[in-house]
Amino acid sequence: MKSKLNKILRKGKALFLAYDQGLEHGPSDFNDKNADPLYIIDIAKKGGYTGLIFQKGIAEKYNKEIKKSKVPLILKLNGKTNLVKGEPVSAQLCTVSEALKLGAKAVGYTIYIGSIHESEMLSEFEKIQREAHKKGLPVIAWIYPRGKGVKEIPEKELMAYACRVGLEIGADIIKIKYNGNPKDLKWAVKSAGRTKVVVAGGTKKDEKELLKQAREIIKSGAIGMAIGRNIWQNKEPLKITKKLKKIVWA
Ligand code: FBP
Repeated sequence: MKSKLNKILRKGKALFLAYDQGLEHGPSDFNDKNADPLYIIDIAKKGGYTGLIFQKGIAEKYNKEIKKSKVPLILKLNGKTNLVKGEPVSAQLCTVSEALKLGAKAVGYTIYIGSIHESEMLSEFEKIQREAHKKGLPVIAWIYPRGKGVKEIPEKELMAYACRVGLEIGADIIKIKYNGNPKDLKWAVKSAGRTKVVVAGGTKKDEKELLKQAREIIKSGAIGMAIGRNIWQNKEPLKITKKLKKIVWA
């Protein structure tokens, strides 16, 4: 799996551009420019991203441009809207075979640990992981602790638990959210063992804060970021990308 993983890494590091928010949050995250997937493909290409994360629909409709960009496609296999309240569950929307046909170099899957639906997502992940590995595709697990089960548990513990779950279930890369404490992140990365860790960007933040977090992320041993809104909501996405790359590939 190591050599396959290299298709979405550069010198062992990752900078993925995430663009599945249209499903997860609706178009409220977008403006006139970034609502267009072509704008995102262009940023990924010019910015030298090591992966571009799409759901199946965009991967199908913009396949020609994605292939032309040469940015490795990471196909997200499940998702949900934010319209349903209550315990979160993310449904499978695409198969490993379809992802391969679309030219994906890796697949992604979200698991909400702590949700009452956790077991459904864990067992769906198991099937996906087995098939993906059989077909030579690395698997990235978005592991987000959510739901009633995690309400009382400190963020530090949840972050490390998310990482450990990723190792236990056979993810090649785990995508987590950062609680902002470098010491906690170091422990979380340690908990992931040989599974690699990337960190999500979250809502748009002040540039100084974003770069500070990026430095902490790399220092913790994580291999990079899978970031969306902080790039394509930025007025100068390539400028901020350049700054992030300097940190990731320091
Ligand atoms: P951002 O960098 O924009 O936060 O993207 C990372 C991501 O994991 C996306 O892949 C996903 O759409 C979104 O965050 C989900 O965020 P949440 O579940 O917190 O609404």
